[in-house]
Amino acid sequence: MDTTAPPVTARVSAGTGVIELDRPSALNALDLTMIELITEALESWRGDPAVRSVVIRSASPKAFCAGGDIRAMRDAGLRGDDAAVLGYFSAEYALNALIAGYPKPYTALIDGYAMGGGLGVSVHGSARVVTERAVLAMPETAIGFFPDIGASHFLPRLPGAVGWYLGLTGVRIGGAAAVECGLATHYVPAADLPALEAALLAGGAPAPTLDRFAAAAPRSGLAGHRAAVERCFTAADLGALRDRLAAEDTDRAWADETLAALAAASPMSLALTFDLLRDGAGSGLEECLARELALARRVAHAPDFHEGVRAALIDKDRAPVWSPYPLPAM
Ligand code: QUE
Repeated sequence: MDTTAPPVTARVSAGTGVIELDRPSALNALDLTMIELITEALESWRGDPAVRSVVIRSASPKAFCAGGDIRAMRDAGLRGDDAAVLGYFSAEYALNALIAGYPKPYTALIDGYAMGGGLGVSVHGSARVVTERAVLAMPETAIGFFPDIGASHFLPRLPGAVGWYLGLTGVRIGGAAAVECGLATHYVPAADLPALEAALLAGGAPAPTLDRFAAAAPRSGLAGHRAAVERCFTAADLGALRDRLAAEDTDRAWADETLAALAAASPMSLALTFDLLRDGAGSGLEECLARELALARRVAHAPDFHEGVRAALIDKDRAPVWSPYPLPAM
């Protein structure tokens, strides 16, 4: 592998600015360099009349983007390097806000994994295309973190209680479910993606081009569980949520899977996520990102985050030992 290749390339093709994520060894997980390269490209194209729209894609079909640089944030947290923590998350969340307010069409082509930070560079754009190979998730409660990158703004705005379900459990959803709940805007079969990309890179106006290629999404794996999601995830707190899942008799297998996901998650992460989504429901994106930044700076130094990243990415034993939260009474 050519380790000197840039992890992000940016070029202009017939009026379309193309950002390509190319760090396949880390499933395009966003490190600070990648965040800076994407930001530079978007800033330089913002006022450039030669660039009419932006497309972001992956150079490899395996993953669009697996998340953020949580290994580096774990290391920084462990050595008490708050400047590195602040520098990284400030840059990432500023990029999320830049995309949300971008004055030109911004289209993400999601074919493969898009999780955490990968949703941060897609969901805030004007169009998100998914294929049948797309897998979307906000899996942070499984690593002792919390749904960030503006998730406290967009999750509470998904239909009903779906955002609480996604953010608390970290459940992975496919392309059809992503369109159904609004995380994605267009469903395009993977077989048609090369032709769509060619049309966009030939300078086709994004909106009509996307409409031309969009297909009806098949029935999603989420559709059959929506009623149970509403029954359970409208609970006012975690205890009531677990009670409702335990009492769920219509969608029992789903309730057991969901209880298992909550049982595997960091108790601290679940508590933080519940509060964050409730508060985010009434806040604008900038306020949500500021709240997430303040929280990320603290969580980066928390034992559950260090343990969660260890179990998921370093030792890969997937057996994190969480700290009790709240602290046990004496
Ligand atoms: C939760 C996360 C992330 C995760 C797993 C989680 C995340 C992230 C990665 C990841 C995956 C593969 C890599 C890599 C990072 O995994 O944010 O470097 O090669 O980046 O459960 O939030």
